[in-house]
Amino acid sequence: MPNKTALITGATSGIGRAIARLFAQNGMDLLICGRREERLQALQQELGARVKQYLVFDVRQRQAVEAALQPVVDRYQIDILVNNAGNAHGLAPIHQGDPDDWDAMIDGNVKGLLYVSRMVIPQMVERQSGHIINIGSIAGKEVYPNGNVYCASKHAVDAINSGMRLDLNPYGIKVSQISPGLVETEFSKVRFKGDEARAASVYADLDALQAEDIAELALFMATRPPHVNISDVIILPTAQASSTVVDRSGKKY
Ligand code: NDP
Ligand code: 8X3
Repeated sequence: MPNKTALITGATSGIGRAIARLFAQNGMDLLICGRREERLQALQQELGARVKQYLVFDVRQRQAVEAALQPVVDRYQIDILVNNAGNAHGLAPIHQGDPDDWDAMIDGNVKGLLYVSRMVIPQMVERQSGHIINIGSIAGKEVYPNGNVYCASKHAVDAINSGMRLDLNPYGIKVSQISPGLVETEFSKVRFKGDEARAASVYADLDALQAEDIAELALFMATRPPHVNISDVIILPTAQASSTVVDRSGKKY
């Protein structure tokens, strides 16, 4: 593959970090983003010169996003934007949900994705090329009990993914979404505010997806020929049939 440059948000953990590793192994240059600087430094050390720069910012802070990304879009041609940063916060019925959690999910998963995209897409439009890979979720396709606002945020990503593809169609820009089911990352630890035992129980009795499974799909999408755009893929563990139907017998596949 010619030397492409990918900007990946949420590269400090889970899916984003796995994508960064696999893209680097496959010859891509990287701009990696997150809030935890020490993890970005560690990843840069691990991946060496493939990491052109790491960027520390909170996607919820519009001015911080703009300040971090303006010099980067001025300096680098970004061929691939992976909009991955995001999390669930809490799992509660709608009448008991914490509005701070709602803010975190709407501001991070939706507005943050938009802020980053708004900075990167104009250079793609100017160049008439580029590829945006949005990390959605099965929660963007279905709603499950107590998932209310997280599901809403991922339904928004699903709509934004479609909207991007429509608006960017005249410019030859690919827009893809990956919509995973249960992936064993730090996701549940964040959702349950550091409760490790509760987080572990989400994946304990099923053969969950691993972050590397999602990275392989992202790499496949990113390496299709110019005329092929994989628009949207739902990827589930074999044990998962839907958001609410999961074989939790502990079977290993
Ligand atoms: P992790 O918690 O392991 O990783 C989340 C990443 O997002 C971290 O790198 C984190 O970096 C970053 N992030 C979160 N909030 C912000 C913020 N406000 N500003 C900047 N960066 C942020 O979870 P996953 O890898 O599982 O999640 C990645 C994406 O995949 C999310 O969008 C999630 O919704 C989606 N997803 C996850 C599934 C799962 O089952 N795990 C299934 C379907 C979709 P840092 O904390 O350093 O800022
Ligand atoms: C993460 C998958 O089912 O926990 O988006 O919401 S789920």
